[in-house]
Amino acid sequence: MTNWHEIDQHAKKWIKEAGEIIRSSFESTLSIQYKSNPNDLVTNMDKEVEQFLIGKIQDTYPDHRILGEEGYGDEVTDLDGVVWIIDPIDGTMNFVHQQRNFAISIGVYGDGVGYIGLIYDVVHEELYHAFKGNGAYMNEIPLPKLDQVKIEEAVISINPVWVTENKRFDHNVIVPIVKKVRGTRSYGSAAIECAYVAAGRLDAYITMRLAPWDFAAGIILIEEVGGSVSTLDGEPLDIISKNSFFIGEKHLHQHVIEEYLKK
Ligand code: 2AM
Ligand code: CA
Ligand code: CA
Ligand code: CA
Repeated sequence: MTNWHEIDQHAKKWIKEAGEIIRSSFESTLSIQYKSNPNDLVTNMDKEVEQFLIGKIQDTYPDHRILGEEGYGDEVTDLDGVVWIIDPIDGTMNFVHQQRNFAISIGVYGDGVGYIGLIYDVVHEELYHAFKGNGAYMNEIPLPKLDQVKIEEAVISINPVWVTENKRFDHNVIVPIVKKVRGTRSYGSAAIECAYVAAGRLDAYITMRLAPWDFAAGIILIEEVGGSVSTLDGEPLDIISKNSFFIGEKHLHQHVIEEYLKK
C-alpha cells in the first residue's frame, strides 16, 4: 500500500528545502544557457534543484519513477505505479530577468491519478498544496471552492502572443474572448498561473502548449477547488504529453468552450 500521507510530508519538506537553495543562490552568479532557442533558457539552478529533488526521492522511494523537465529523472512513457512529475523552476525567464514570479512544481501520481500537488512560489513564500479529496491550501490556509463568475467579470491569464498570428491556434478565435473579459494578465509561469486560478486571483488560464511538468501539480489544485481542466477543445488532458491547456471556474470554463472555442 502506498502511504500517500508520508509521501506528502516528505514532498513538502523537500520543496521547502529546494526553495531555500534557490533563495541562497540569489547572491551568486547564474550560469545561463539556451535550450531550443535564445528565449528558451536553463540555468545551473534549474539543474541543481532538479538533481536535489531527484536525489531525495530516489533515496527514500527507490521504486518510484520521476519525470523532470531537465531530464535527470527517468524515461517515463506511462503512469503505472507512483510517478513524480517535477519542474525545478517553472518560469525560468522570470527567474533570470526578474528574480520573482517563478515556482517549483511537484505533482505525484499513482496509476495515473493525481494525489499530491505542490507549487512553491519561493520569493513570496507561498506554498500551494493539494491532496486528493482533502482540499487545496495556501500555506495551510484552506482555499475555498471557486465561485461562479460571468465572463464580463472574469480576469483571465493569457500570453499576448496568442492574440497575434501564430502556428498553434487560430488567434481569431481568441481575440473575442480577450475583448469580452474584464481583464487579462500574463505571469509567465504556468504553475503560478494554475495556483492563482486555484486561489481565485485569476478566473481562468488559457495557453496553447504545456508540458506535463508545467501542469502536473496545478491540475490537482484546480480539481480540489472545483475548477475545470481541459484542452482548448474541451477534451481531457493527456498527463504525460504536451497539450493545449484551459483551466478555470467551471461555469466560465463551460461557457468559453461552448460559445467561443467550439464555434
Ligand atoms: P519553464 O519556465 O519551466 O520553461 C511560460 O509562459 C511558461 O511556459 C512557463 O511555465 C514555461 O516553463 C513554459 N514553457 C516554456 N517553454 C515551453 C515549451 N516549449 N513548451 C511548453 N511550455 C513551455
Ligand atoms: Ca524550460
Ligand atoms: Ca515549466
Ligand atoms: Ca522549468
